[in-house]
Amino acid sequence: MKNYNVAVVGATGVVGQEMIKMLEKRKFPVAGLKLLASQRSIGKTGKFHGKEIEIEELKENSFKGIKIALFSAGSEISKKFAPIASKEGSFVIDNSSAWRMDRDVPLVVPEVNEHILSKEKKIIANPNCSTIQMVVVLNPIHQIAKIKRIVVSTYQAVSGAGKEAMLELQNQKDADITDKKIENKVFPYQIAYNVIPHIDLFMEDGYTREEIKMVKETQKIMNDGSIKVTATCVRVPVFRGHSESVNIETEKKISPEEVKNILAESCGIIVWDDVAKLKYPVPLYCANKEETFVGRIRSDTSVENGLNLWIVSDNLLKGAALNAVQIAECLINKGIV
Ligand code: NAP
Ligand code: 3JN
Repeated sequence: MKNYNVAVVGATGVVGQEMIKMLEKRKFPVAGLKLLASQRSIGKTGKFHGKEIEIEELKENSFKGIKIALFSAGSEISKKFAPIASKEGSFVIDNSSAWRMDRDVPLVVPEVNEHILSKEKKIIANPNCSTIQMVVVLNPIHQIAKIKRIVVSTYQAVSGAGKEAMLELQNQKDADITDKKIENKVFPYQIAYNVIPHIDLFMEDGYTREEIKMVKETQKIMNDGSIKVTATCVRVPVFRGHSESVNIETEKKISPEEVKNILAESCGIIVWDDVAKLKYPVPLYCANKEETFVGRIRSDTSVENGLNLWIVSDNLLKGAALNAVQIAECLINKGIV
């Protein structure tokens, strides 16, 4: 089997660290691994298969000889360095929002649309974590019953906002709330013992960028601009694992039992649904798992063909690092790289 030179851009970040672990766990055929971050990380090391690798500063000449570059250092870095890497011959799999809505860039969730990968498209976008876990579950239903409308509310873990955000929740939990002033820098309010209906920036129409990402990315990945989507994205004091309450209306009638059967047969999904036994997914038990979990599947009788679902997945794995590594695996399996 052929081995590939791989780079991880943002290797010291929460997502970058998971990418390194995922390459190791899935025995990705790595010839050499280059770990890139900012100047601040010079002198630090990362670990891969028991070996210490020095973190290097990301520079324009960082991509010589790199075949696959996994980016997770934010959209400004991606906008600047993804074209540089792809010109150098690398396939870039980018975790930021920089390229997702670019017409020439495939936005890929392998379970849904790996067929759009090609030799010509060297920059590939990884969708937003909340979008990924939703489309993994909704696409098999869409194929059978055609989804007309989606109403989603998210319950997003703090790890989605990076390492400083995780530290902020930990510090607030550790603080004695009776006699210490609780600091908040990353989130607009204290996140411990709270929920905040605000992720990313507010737009003029009152929606947040995170909510707009969910609308546009869902339509692009499912290749159907006619699906109506509306989202409310909420931060909750959970370290790892995004949860979503999803309501859908379909063109064709489909029963909860049929949905359970279809989803149980679909890739990457675990149906965890038996309320009599208190079986429904919760983020604490879905953390560090690769699958997307779905439960509470039931009819919404307030509309003609309505269904409610509860979807949970590890935002750092399927929502970010795993999906990116799976895209890289598809490039190999399809003989593209
Ligand atoms: P994080 O924990 O804050 O890590 C940020 C990473 O970016 C660090 O490795 C940091 O390196 C690096 N970086 C920052 N500025 C840089 C620069 N000028 N040059 C090179 N590297 C630089 O954030 P994270 O949670 O891992 O997220 C990183 C990015 O991934 C996000 O901004 C977002 O675009 C994307 N993301 C996507 C999803 C998704 O939904 N698919 C989820 C989460 C994040 P230093 O340690 O040296 O500063
Ligand atoms: O907050 C979350 O749970 C997911 C956050 C994702 C994120 C964080 C910072 C910048 C993104 C993203 O992937 O959309 C970005 C970005 O690249 O815009």
